[in-house]
Amino acid sequence: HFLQNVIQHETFKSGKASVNFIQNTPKLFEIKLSQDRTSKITNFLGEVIVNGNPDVKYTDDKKVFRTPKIPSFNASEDFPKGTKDKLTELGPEKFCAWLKEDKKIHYTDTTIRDAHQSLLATRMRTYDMLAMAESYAKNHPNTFSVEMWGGATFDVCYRFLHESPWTRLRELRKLIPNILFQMLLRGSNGVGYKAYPDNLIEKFIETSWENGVDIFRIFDSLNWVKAMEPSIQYVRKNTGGIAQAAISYTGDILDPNETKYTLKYYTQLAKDLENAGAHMIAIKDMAGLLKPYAATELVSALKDTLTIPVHLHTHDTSSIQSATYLKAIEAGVDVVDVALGGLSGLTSQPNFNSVVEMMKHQPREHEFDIKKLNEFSNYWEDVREFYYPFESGLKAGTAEVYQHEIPGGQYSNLRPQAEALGLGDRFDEVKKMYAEVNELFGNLVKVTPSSKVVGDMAIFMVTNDLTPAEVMEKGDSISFPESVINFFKGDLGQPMGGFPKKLQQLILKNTEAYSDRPNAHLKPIDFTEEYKAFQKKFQKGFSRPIEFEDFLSYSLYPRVFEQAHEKYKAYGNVAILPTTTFFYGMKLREEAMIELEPGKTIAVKLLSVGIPNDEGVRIVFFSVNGENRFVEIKDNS
Ligand code: 3PY
Ligand code: ZN
Repeated sequence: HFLQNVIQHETFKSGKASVNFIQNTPKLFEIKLSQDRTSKITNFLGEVIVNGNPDVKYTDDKKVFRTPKIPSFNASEDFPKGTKDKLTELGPEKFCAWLKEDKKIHYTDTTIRDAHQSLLATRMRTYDMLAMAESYAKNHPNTFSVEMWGGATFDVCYRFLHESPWTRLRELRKLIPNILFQMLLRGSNGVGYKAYPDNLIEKFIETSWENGVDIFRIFDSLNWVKAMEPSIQYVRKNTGGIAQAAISYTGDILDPNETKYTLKYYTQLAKDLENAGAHMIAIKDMAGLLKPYAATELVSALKDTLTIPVHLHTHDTSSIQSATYLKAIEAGVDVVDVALGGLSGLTSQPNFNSVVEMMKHQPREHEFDIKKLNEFSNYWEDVREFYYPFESGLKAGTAEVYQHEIPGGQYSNLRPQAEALGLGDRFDEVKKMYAEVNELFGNLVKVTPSSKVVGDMAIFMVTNDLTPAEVMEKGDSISFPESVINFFKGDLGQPMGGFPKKLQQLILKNTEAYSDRPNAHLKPIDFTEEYKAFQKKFQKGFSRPIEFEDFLSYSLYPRVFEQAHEKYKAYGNVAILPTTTFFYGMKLREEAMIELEPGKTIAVKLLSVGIPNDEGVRIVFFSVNGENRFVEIKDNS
C-alpha cells in the first residue's frame, strides 16, 4: 500500500520526484500510518469474528441492542463553571471550607467507576464514557465530582479492555473540564493488591493529578492510619488536589455487643486522619452495612468532631441505603455518592435520580435538571445491555449482607468466581464461610485487598471441606493460599488488635512476620535508570511514543502491562471500536463506523468469512471505505 501511495502520488507520476521525495512528503507517512492502523484493527476484528473475544464467556445470538441516545447539549457553547473551576479558584482548604458552609447536599456520580465495577465486573469501556461526557459536563455542571478512576478500573483497563487508563483519564478530562474528577486509591497499595515502594506511590499520585485527577479518596484495607498518612501527605505536597481520607465502615455501631468497631473507634479514626492532613473525610461503607439510624449517629458524631467536610459512600446491596442517605443528609453530611439510575442499586450505589427527587422542595435540595438526569439514566440503561455477559445475575437486595459483610464489588464477583471453581451450588456455604473466616482472622475490616484474602480463604476452605476448628487443629500440615500467608506476614499492614497469634504461627510456619509498614521493606524505584531501560525495551515496534505514565503502570503491574503492550503492538488502539464490535465482532454485511482519530472515520463492512483451509486458516473479507481488504485468521475451534 505504501508503495502504491508513492506510485500514485502526482509528483511521482509526473516524473519530478527527486531522491528525497519520500522524506520530503510526510503525507505519505500519514497515509501509511492510517493504513497500518486500519490493518491492525481489521486483524482484531477478524480475530473476534472467527474466534470470539476471549473475555466473553457466552453470547446470546438473539440479543438485539438499542442505540443509546446521548442527551442533547449545545456543542458550540462554553462549558459552564463547576466545582473544578471552584477548586482552581480557591485551592483545597478554602474549597473545603466553602463546601462545609454550603447548605445544599452535594452529589458524586460514581457511574463510570464504582457502579460498573460493582455491577458489570468493571468492564465498562472508555468509548461509552466519552460518548456522553461533553453532554454530561454541559447538562450537569452542579455535580460535585465524577468518580471515574482508580480501584479495580486501572488493571481491568489493561487486562480485559486493552486500553490505557491514562488515556481514559486524559480524554475524559478534555470533555469534562469543569467538574472535579475523583479517584479511589488503596493508600500504600496504590491501585493494586499489595504494598508498593513509597516513591512509586508518590509519583503515581503526582502524575495522576497532572493527568486530571482532583480528589484522591485514600483508604487502607485495615483502616491503618500509618498506611494512609504517606498518601495524604503526597497529595498535599505534590498536587493542588484534595486528600480525602476514608474510614472504612464495618460491623454495626448500634449493636450493644459491638466492642471493636464502635462509634468511638470511628470518630477517633476520623480525627486521626484529619490530624494527618486530610482535607475531607469519607465514610466508605463498601459493603452497605451502615443502616439508616446508625448513619444518624455516625454522621452527627463526625460533624461534631471534625472541622472538615464529610462525604458518604455506600452500596445498596441490602436495598435500604437511600434511607441511610436520608438520615445522613438530615444529620448534615456534605456529599453522598450516587449512580445514575440505569447503573444504580443492588451492589452499586443508590439511585442518583431518585435521591434528587427525594430532596426536592426540601431545605437541603440541590437543583438538578431531572428530565436530563433521567435521559442519562436511559443512556446507561441502553449501554448496559452491551455488557450483558458481565452481569452478576443478582436480582434482589439481600439482608444477608449484614451477616457476611461482603463488599459490593466483591459480592457480585464472588458468585462467578465460585461457579468457575465448580462451587456454584455451594455459594451459600461460601458466603457463610466468609463470615466464619472473618471471625477466625480476628474480625477484620474487609475491603480490597483484605477482602480478597478473606474470600480466598473462604473458597479454599469450602473447596477442601475444612471447618475453622479443623484449620486450628490441622493447620501445621495445611498449605494455605498465598494471599493468606502474605497477609499474616504483614504484607497488607497491621489489623486493629493484631493478628490471632496461634493461627498466625500455623499459617506462617517458619516465615518471619513483621509489624512495621510493609512499604519500608521495599527498594525505592530508580526513576531515571529504570525508566530509561523501560523505554528501550518497550519502544521498539510500538506505534506511539512510550511515556512515563506507561512506566508507572508497568511498575505497578509488570505482567499485565507487558501483555497489554503486546496486544497494542498487534492490534493498535482497540479503544476506538464501538463496544458491540469489540466484544461480539460483526455479523455478515454489518457495517461499523470507526473513528481512527478525530475527523477521520472509516466505514468497515464484513463481506465474508471463508471456510478454513488445511491449516485451519480462514480468510475474512472486509470492505473499508469501499475498498476490499482481507485478513487471514487461524480458527482455534
Ligand atoms: C476498590 O478498592 O476497588 C474498591 O472499590 C473498594 O471498595
Ligand atoms: Zn464502593
